[in-house]
Amino acid sequence: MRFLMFFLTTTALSCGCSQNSGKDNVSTSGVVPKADTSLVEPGTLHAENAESESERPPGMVLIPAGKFHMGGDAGEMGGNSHSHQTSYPIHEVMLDAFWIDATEVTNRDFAKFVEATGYVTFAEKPLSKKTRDELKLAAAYNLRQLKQELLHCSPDQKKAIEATIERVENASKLSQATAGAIVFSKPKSELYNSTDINQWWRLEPTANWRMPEGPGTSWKDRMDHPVVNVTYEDAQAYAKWAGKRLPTEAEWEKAARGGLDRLPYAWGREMFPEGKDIWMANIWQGEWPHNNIASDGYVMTSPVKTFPPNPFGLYDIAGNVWEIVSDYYHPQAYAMKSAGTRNPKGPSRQQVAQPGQRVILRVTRGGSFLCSDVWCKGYQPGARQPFDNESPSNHTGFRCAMDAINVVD
Ligand SMILES: [Ca+2]
Ligand SMILES: [Ca+2]
Repeated sequence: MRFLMFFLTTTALSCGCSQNSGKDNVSTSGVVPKADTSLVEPGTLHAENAESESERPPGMVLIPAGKFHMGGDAGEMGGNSHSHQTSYPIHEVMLDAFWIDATEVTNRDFAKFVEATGYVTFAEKPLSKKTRDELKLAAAYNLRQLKQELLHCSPDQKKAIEATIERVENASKLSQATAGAIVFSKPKSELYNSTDINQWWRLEPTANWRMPEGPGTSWKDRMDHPVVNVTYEDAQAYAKWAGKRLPTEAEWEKAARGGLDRLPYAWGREMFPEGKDIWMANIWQGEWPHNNIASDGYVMTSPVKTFPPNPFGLYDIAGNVWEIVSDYYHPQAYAMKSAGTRNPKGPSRQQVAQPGQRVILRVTRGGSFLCSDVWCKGYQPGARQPFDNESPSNHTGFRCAMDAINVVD
């Protein structure tokens, strides 16, 4: 299903996050969070567990071996979006030690890879004729659905649906000489529902990592910002070149939680531990998706390391850009026994494949500059989201991991 643009009811690729109404409809595991609310001083936990400095891969942090509680953050802990509802049951996971990048991979990093290898990303290449034909069918279906909605909508919703029809029609007319990427685009009218992502995403065929929002934008103005508009394969290719790999979903979450047990934020229990309106992550402030007041200083991506690290010393593990991990996405992945509890790698491709599904979804984690603290809270460490691998977007990037050898448990 390339390009979520053509679908009406994608539930999770939205802010991409969708919010559900009602606060208490999330079933939890019954596990009670620890009462300890103390914060760990940022950057302190990793040092005592690290291999010697001479063995430390540049820019990486050692996450020690051990168990942690994976999942959660909804209900009383904060978020109630689809991203959180799929993060149950909370379960204990055992991981070997591993290294993980302290930051998201930046444009500066990615440019070195491209220069060395000549790699061309998915967004920069043309779509196959088969894919284009399938997309035309999908767009036609979506337009029929939208026009049906018009027949039954309220006067207030009419303008929003008409604007959405226009976006889908425009997207379906594009020649798509290159695949391009999905770019956030503020709606011109009120939303007619909270799930049709066409209202705030726009297909930009010229957008890619070099031109994050298309013509007039350049990675060269954002050298230390995270690379965006990449797919799983693009991220894998970079990781392989760098002698690394993508983290598993479990590794990512253990790293994100920073050694803290079942707390709602990567930095602890409180949203503002350093004082009122001192933001700990680059997220969205203001009325989603119409008015980003950018109280944290950034409307879109920020340079990595702009915000404080979590207790393991990881930057932007909450917010800035969603991060692609290696697992296939299944909404019930945590309840599937096949995932295992020691170094789990997630469900198999066969387990996640749906009849008629063209693109197998991957997992992204950590939220982005589009995540609102009153909407999806996708930046909480338990939140998880599917990633349509044919829909690279300007709020999705990645960081890399590496096996840790010579580490004594
Ligand atoms: Ca922001
Ligand atoms: Ca991030």
